[in-house]
Amino acid sequence: FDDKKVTVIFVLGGPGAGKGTQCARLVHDFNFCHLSAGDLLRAEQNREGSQYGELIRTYIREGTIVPMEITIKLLENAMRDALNKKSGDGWTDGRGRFLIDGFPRKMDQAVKFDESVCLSSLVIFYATTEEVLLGRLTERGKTSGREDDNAESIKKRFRTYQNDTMPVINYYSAQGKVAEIDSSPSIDEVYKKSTEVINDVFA
Ligand code: UP5
Ligand code: MG
Repeated sequence: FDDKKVTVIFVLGGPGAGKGTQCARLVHDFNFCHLSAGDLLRAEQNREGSQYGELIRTYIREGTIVPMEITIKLLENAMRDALNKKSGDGWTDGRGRFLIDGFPRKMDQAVKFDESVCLSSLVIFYATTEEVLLGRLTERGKTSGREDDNAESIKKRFRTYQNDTMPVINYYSAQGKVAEIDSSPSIDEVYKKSTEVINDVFA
């Protein structure tokens, strides 16, 4: 994608950090198109006729990262669909503005997306403790129906986050792109910080 036609913000943070919650509110106030890599993978998993359904289910349950070709293809398709609409969600001054939530979470994905799709302008990093994350995911697991919101899968997701995703955050930190936000406080407090960061960068 042409960097002049798109603006991309990556939204990262541990499982349950509040990425989806904050993105949903940011979309409202800043007119972004919100693409959650996890949601796109779950939709593909459930799509009739998908050749990747079983594979995606296994990776998600194990808390490991689905091979990057699949996820990048889903993101590219979703970005192209949004851009082809040329209006509505995510369109501001003739540019498509994307919040890409939960991606890239492994170095190979980061390098590939930067090289072959487009460069991000900013990485928002929601940071908190595993204790807070575990509390939120366990609570959500009572009603979410997500196959990875159980104690076993949560432990594996934490491990993958430390081993695979922290290096990505460090990689973008070294490029000066990361805005770290403490996501332990209330949703409203975290949101206030998020809007400040976005206003700073796009002022
Ligand atoms: N909540 C949120 N903020 C709160 C706050 N400030 N105070 C109190 N409660 C708060 O929030 C989680 C819960 O916490 C909710 O109940 C919320 O109300 C509450 P949410 O906004 O859903 O957090 P989020 O960070 O989005 O958590 P999520 O579980 O979606 O994070 P994951 O990163 O684990 O999930 P994702 O869907 O991104 O990925 C799932 C799996 O897909 C991965 O494990 C992996 O297997 C696979 N995947 C890939 O393989 N490749 C990819 O590129 C992406 C995903
Ligand atoms: Mg999410």
